[in-house]
Amino acid sequence: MSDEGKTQHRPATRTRHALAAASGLLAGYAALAVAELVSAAVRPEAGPVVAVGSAVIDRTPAAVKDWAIRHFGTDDKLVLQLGIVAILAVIALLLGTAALHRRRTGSAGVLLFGLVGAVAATGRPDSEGWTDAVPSLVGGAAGAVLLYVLVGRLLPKPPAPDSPPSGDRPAATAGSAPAAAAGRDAGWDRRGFLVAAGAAAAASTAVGAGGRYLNRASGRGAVASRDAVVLPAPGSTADPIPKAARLRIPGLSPFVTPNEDFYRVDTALVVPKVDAGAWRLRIHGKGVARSRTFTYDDLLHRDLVERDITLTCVSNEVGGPYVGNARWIGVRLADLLADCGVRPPSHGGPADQLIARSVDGMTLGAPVEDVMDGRDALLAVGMNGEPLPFVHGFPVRMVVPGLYGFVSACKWIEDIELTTFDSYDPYWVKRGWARKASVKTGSRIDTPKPFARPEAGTVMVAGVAWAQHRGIERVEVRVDDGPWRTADLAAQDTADTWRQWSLPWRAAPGGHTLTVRATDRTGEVQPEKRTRTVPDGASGWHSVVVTVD
Ligand SMILES: Nc1nc2c(c(=O)[nH]1)N[C@H]1C(S)=C(S)[C@@H](COP(=O)(O)O)O[C@H]1N2
Ligand SMILES: [Mo]
Repeated sequence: MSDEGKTQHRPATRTRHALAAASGLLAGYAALAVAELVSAAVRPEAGPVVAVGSAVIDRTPAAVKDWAIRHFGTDDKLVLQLGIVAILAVIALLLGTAALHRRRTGSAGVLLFGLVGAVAATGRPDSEGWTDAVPSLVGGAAGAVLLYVLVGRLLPKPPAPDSPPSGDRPAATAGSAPAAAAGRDAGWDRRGFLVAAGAAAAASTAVGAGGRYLNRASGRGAVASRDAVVLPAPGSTADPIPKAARLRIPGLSPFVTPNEDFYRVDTALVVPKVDAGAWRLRIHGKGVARSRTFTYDDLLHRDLVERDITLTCVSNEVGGPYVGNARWIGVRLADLLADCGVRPPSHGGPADQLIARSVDGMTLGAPVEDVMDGRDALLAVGMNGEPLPFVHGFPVRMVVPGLYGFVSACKWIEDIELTTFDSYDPYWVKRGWARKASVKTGSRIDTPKPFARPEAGTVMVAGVAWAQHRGIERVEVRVDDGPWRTADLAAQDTADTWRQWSLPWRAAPGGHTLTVRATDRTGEVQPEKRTRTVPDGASGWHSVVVTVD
């Protein structure tokens, strides 16, 4: 090959490589768009990105999950899905480039990724069978075909036997090496490629948008069923919240957490949209004399109770945001269990663990003894005066005062199985968390915020403290290494709710560290020793560093 041939060859090859890589990207885009549309016919959870994301979540050990929550908070799901799309994009670029030399291999690679999505979708605990594989497989096939077609446009057109020699080149050199090299690049169908790629991009965008629209629409029945719910007045209402239980201090968490601000922790990449009319709860298992299935209406027509209960996540760091207080309406779970003939272990019942299962395949295990010991363990239907919001478990969830959410607060619940701790480990326990986990006494400084610069003078220090089901006895605040000073506690609503507290502080200029600790009603002081959230909840005192000006 002459030098002249090479210089002609290079820029054109670079263009073709870039276009091949772009074809890979386009094929990946088309695959995801087609999968989105097909998932609308199957179910949204079966889409490849959701399926792979869920599979990743399922395989995430406790420590990594904790790290993700710490760094990304409630955005962890978004970060995960963007990460998956980014990785797919890189792979698509590589497959496109590979396809320029090995067209079939490139397409087979796209198909293989469809297969990965299919395996992830069918391997989920909530999988509804082989149909869950269809969106990924059809999407992968569409992407594979598109890549094959697009890269085909980048290959030299077979010379037409009767084509006249190009005018600017002597016919005699047409078969020589340099000319052939130039011909390989010059011969590809630039216009055909651009037309096909443009059409594919437009079609994919339309198909993806259509799929997205249909997926959203598929939840409409559930939304309508929620809109139609009228919660009956509870037979046993919660006592009014004492006026003195609510402090009004700027920066302090309100006593009742509004639903929009209530923390959300779950593994669901697609929030389950359950139609209340079709919802069923089955109670069965060891020592269940009478297995029963309840409808949503069955629950609404039972004795409803209204209770204020503070919920805490085991992943809440010292000073963290995953704690909230709401007024719940629900059925007492112990009554329902007793109706099914369940006895707690202390009364000779053979089952010591209650497994709650959700429609998305989550399993949570609570001690039967705790659920039946007289505390207000609820199957909740209402939250702060409205049916449960979808993200908080509509139509029905569990709430058990004194237990962390991961061992009790099953959202979108559909099944309760009585079993033993020896014979079954639920989802989080398999991933390194404790089998049993009562909420540890906690306290948090809400104001001033870390690194705040308050003016010298009286600064209001305020926050919340919780020790669900034991109650908060005392909260103390320390400035720097000074003595502990008892904070003013707001009135207690119930032992199952948090308490606000405050302390006016005569702040002198300079840097200061404020530290808080609580004592529960058993007299136990919150331990100073910091522990990690894994396996049964963080401990340690919350501190805030401020600079007084
Ligand atoms: N179905 C389902 N229920 C679940 C979870 C979940 O991942 N899936 N997470 C649990 C955890 S760890 C907590 S702390 C609470 C949080 O409830 P919230 O999101 O309503 O605050 O729900 C619990 N119930
Ligand atoms: Mo949690």
